[in-house]
Amino acid sequence: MAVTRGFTGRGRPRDPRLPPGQYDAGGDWPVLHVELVPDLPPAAWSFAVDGLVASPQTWSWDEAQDLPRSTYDGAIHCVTTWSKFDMAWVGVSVDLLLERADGVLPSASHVLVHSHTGYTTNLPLADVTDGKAWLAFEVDGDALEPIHGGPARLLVPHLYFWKSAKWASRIEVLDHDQRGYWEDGGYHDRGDPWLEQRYHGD
Ligand SMILES: Nc1nc2c(c(=O)[nH]1)N[C@H]1C(S)=C(S)[C@@H](COP(=O)(O)O)O[C@H]1N2
Ligand SMILES: [Mo]
Repeated sequence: MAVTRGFTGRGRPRDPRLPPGQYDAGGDWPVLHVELVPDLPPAAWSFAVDGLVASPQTWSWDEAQDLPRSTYDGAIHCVTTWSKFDMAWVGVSVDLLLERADGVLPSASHVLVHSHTGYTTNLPLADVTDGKAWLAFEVDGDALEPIHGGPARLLVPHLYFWKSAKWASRIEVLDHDQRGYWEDGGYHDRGDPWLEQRYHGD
């Protein structure tokens, strides 16, 4: 049977915002994590930027709430093949966090993002700078729920969603790529959904 590019087999137009191999989860927002949802009251929460930055910084909850915020309106894409469109996220851009740490050192090339639970994920520095990543606090008008990584998670929407560490605690800036939890288990070091970078070697 002939397949017309851009259309599903049922004759419905395929949403051009859907990367290859993904489907639209619609109103559903699946919950996925490997650990128990941590109890993170404001007093127990902090966020650090350290490693290869000029001035390592740690923010308390109140300090982080005073940082200037910016928004991301758009989609997220999970490697388990669901995508979700038209989300409205609010957070602090990673650019701003790095700027408050007086910038990265010349040798900086990658980051390892840590969670309060011990989860980690690695990314090229270029994928968290220039307006591409946030420490997110709110989505669709509400504070981020604990099951979705609240009170704060990383948001790197142009890469598969496992890079968006829930309950984020720290961005460690490195001069080499150091694999995180899923990457150690075979998932891609970068994870671009448009290139279907699901596993090592893709
Ligand atoms: N701390 C932590 N963050 C995590 C994960 C995890 O297991 N632990 N899973 C990742 C994966 S695989 C996905 S798809 C998204 C799921 O986020 P959601 O539950 O808000 O949809 O979180 C990512 N961040
Ligand atoms: Mo995922």
